[in-house]
Amino acid sequence: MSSILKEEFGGWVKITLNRPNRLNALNAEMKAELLAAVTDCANDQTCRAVLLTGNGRGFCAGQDLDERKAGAGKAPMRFKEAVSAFYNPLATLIRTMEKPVVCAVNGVAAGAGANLALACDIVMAARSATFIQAFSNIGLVPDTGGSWLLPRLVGDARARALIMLGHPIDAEKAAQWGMIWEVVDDNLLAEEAIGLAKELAERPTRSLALCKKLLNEASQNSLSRQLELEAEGQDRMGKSVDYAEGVDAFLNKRKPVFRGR
Ligand code: T3D
Repeated sequence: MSSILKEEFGGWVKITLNRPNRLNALNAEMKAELLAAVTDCANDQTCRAVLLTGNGRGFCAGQDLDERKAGAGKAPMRFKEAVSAFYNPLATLIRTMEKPVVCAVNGVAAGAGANLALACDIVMAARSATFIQAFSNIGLVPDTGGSWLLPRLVGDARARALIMLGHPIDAEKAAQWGMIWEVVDDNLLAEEAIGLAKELAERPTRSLALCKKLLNEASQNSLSRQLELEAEGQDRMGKSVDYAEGVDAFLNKRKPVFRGR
């Protein structure tokens, strides 16, 4: 059984973390398969949206700690290399790929699993899901972008407490705090997340890609630089096929059919 399931639908792809007995903890095999699957989605022009979720009662419990058992004669773990080889490129790819990534958090999301979810563009969670910055519980620090993302999402005071205490936060509170987009009843999560992925896949993909880029860059830029980038963005998008279609559809009171061009 593969530790990652990749299913292609019309215009969008669903990636499912598939080690349910370990709450989808990330072992070496799963990491290689996940990075490959996300890379494929990023490079595939026919894929206009990605949905990431987990199989079973957990979304992802972060690094598989069975692989980190210390043992006599075992070489010391090279953490920097391990993080740089997987967690960093994965977070970067999700944040920068030119299409939206939806995360459906079906259960507990801990450590790198929590930050993997938060790196996605739109995060939906089942009411029973929890998020845990589990790193300091085992003497580590956040990775997968958590120390960058969390303060931006929930503010510095809440980010500090979440990171330093390693307490779980439930999905309702995560939504109230602005950490995620919304909470849905457990039995509706799959259906709602699929609806969202389909809707995004039918929207003007190039415009969404540029929206994502603008948002990514905003936190580093002055308002004047950001205004310039917005003007340049309108210039590019104003020449796109989808813009012409959007305006024509509006003027003719019909539903637009965007091609992602
Ligand atoms: O190493 C590097 O490369 C550096 C990068 C690190 C990135 C990280 O993600 S560090 C953080 C690693 N993750 C954690 O510390 C979380 C560990 N897990 C937990 O704290 C709890 O399992 C949860 C809070 C996530 C869920 O608790 P609960 O009570 O719902 O479930 P459970 O009984 O603890 O777990 C169910 C099974 O999954 C259990 O196995 P068993 O007893 O049924 O055979 C448990 O051992 C296993 N499991 C859960 N998390 C992991 C795991 N096995 C391996 N690695 C895990 N991370």
